[in-house]
Order: sequence, then C-alpha cells, then structure tokens
Amino acid sequence: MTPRDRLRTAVDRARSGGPPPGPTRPGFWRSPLRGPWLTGVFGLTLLVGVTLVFVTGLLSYAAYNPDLAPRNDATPDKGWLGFYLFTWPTSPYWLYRLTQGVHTVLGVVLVPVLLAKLWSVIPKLFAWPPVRSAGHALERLSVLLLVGGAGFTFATGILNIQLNYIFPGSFYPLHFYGAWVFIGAFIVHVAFRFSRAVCAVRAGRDVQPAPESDEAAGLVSPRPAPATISRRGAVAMVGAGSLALFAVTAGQSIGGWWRRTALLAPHGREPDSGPNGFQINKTAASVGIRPSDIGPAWRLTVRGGGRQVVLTREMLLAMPQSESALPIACVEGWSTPNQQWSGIRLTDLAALVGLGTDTPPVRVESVQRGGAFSSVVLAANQARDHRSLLAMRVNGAELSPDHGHPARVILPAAPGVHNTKWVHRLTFGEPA
Ligand SMILES: Nc1nc2c(c(=O)[nH]1)N[C@H]1C(S)=C(S)[C@@H](COP(=O)(O)O)O[C@H]1N2
Ligand SMILES: [Mo]
Repeated sequence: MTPRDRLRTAVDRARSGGPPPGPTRPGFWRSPLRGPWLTGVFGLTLLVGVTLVFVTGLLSYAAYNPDLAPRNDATPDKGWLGFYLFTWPTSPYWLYRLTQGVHTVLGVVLVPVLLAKLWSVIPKLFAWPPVRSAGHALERLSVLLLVGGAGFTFATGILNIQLNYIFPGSFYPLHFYGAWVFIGAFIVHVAFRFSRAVCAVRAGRDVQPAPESDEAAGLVSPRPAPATISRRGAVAMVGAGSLALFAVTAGQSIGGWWRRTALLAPHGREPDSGPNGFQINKTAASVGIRPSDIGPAWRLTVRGGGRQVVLTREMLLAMPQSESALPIACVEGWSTPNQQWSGIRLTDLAALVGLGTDTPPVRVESVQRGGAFSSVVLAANQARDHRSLLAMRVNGAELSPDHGHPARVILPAAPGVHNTKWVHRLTFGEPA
C-alpha cells in the first residue's frame, strides 16, 4: 500500500466509525483475565486503602499546622480546603508515629494494586470513539484527573520518602493539592462504579460476562488469548508484590530489629550505636551549624509576658530536670522507638518569665540560619503538656551535635519537624 492508499483507508475507516488499527481495536487487548471481577477486586481494595491513606494524610496536615499557626502553614492558600484542621492532641504520645507510619507504608504497599487496577482497565482508556456524548466526555475527563491525580500524588509522596525533600517545588503544597484533585475524581469514580464492582465481585471470579454485554463494561476481550495464570493467581501475585513492599519498608516505622528489613527505605539503616545512636536526617554540618554556635558562648533567650531571661547551659542544667520517654516520628514515615529524654519542661521555662500554668503558644527558634525547620510555633496544648521538654540529654548522655546540642525540643504525639534542634530562643505568647 502506498502512503496515499493508507491515508485513504484511514479516512474511510474514520467515516464509517471503525477504530483505527492498534490499541483502539476491541481485539487488540487479549488477556482473558480482564473483566469486571478482576477490576472489582482491585477497585474495592483501593477504595479501602486510598480512603485510609487520604484520611491519615489529612491528619498529617492537621498535626503539622496545630492551631493554624501562620508560621507553620505550608499551604497558606488552601482556604476552605483547610476545613479539617483542628488542634492536634498530645496524647497518646505515639499518635503521629502511628498515623504517619500507616500513611507512608500503606501508600507504598498500594502501588502494585494501583498499577494492577490500571492494567485491568486499559482497554477502556483506548475506547473508540474517544468521545460519544457530553456525558461521556465528562466521564473521561474525570478518569483523566483520577489517573493523573493518583500518579502525581503517589509519585510526590514516594519521592519525598526516598529523597528526603530533594524535590522540584515545595513538597507540602504539591502533595496537598494533588491529593485533593485525586480524591475529588476518586469520589466521582466510586459513586459511579461502586455498585457494579460489588455485584461483579459477588458474582465470583469464574463469571465472565459476554464481551458485548453491559456488564462486561468494555473490559472483556472479544478475542481472548489462552490463559497463562488464573484470575485468582493474578490477584495473589499482586498481593505478594504488596507484601514484599511492606516487608522492605515497614521496618523504618516499626523500628527496633525491623529497621534491618527496611531495605527500600533510605532511613532503614541501623544508625551508630550508643545513647545518641538513632536516626539523624540533618546533621549539624549539613545545615551549617558552626561549633561556635553551640559552644560555651551559646545562650538560651526566653521571652514572654513583657520579660526576657538569658540562660547559659550551666544555668539550665541547674534547673529541675524532667524525664520523658518519647519517639521521634518524621513526616517521611520513619520513626524511632522511645528515647529517654531529660531536660526542662516548657511550662517551667514559661514560669521563668512569670507565666502561669495556662502557658500560651510558643515560637521556637534555632541557631540554624534559614531553612524551613529552623523555627516553629507550638500550640498551647503542646507547650502545656508536662512531657514537652527542652531536652539537654538523651538516654543518659549529653545530646550529640547532630541531635541538637546543647538543647532541642521534644514533644509527645507531634510530627518530627516540631522537635527543633539547636534551640536558642523561646518566645511565649507569639503568635496566637
Ligand atoms: N534546627 C532544626 N531542627 C530540626 C530539623 C532541622 O532540619 N533543623 N529537622 C526536623 C525534622 S524534619 C525531624 S524529623 C526531627 C528529627 O530530625 P533528625 O533526624 O535530623 O534529628 O528534627 C527536626 N528538627
Ligand atoms: Mo522530619
């Protein structure tokens, strides 16, 4: 055929409404596994999984922005999308360790299911004609947002876990708005497909509707190739993939011995031994802390209620020391088991400037120059909790330079970013 003949054939075919050669032809996709049962099983699994990941993700934003302190707000233009923000509690002390561990581990574990679901519906993505009616156009647009939103949200999350903030653009707004696009399209999709998925799964894996029937929904191949694996086998394979991912990532959230199995997680390695032998993301050197910043010339300034007190390290160590057994739980999903911290209660520091037991919110500042984590505002409930410390020691030893020597904040139930290291200023009552 000459190119001109080929063009003519294509034009004729387009006129007669037939699909062009390739993936738009009904017989192109030949797996005998595709059908409403397989799609239904993956779809309902995602319905449960994605809902959990979304809710724990919202909780993570609520924890990061307690009381909406503008200083901490990573997504300032969110408007009414911030409806769920509330004062994050300080109990149980392992709360964020649990919610963020579930968020990140489940996010990774769902990847094989997501890919399998996409594989199972691929013939529909190439449906011909591409648009049949206005309603069909809307439906296809929602699928585009669904697939694009899922890909974007999962990719940004996984890059953040893997690369530790080395990311084009700020992670928080990208992941936040991406997730809303994804979940919006997800809700529309579930509304239209839920009952069909339930019926198909109830009908059982051996019930394959005729390709041209409504129930087949464009999934069943009219020209199936011989099977090389059963439908149940395909589901088991995807499940095994998820289980394998669980085994090589969950260790960084579970901690202890399990950290050794966290091969895929960059923070799975067992850190150095000794009292300061637990996870360090940012070393003192990596954020430009000079030895002179945290040496004998270091002072802590406490402000509030119109007063100011300046203290040396020795003066702080002479104050009553309190103990708290608390973990560090990072937004990236890794966490440490409880460490034994000792230092001065934030309420005791507030008392130094004459503030009573109704301790107000406090702005914490590090000697670190610049960087998103060099300063944070803690909510009143965090400042008031008796387990909240300006820690000077951990596990019986002085804090190491990388863990925030001479003093760092440690709080119950909070995301890791609130536990500011190399603290040199506390300002109580600012901003509300
Ligand atoms: N000054 C300062 N404090 C900081 C950070 C930082 O980069 N600078 N990182 C925070 C984050 S994101 C976490 S999870 C905890 C623990 O971080 P680390 O592993 O670097 O000690 O400390 C927090 N405190
Ligand atoms: Mo973190």
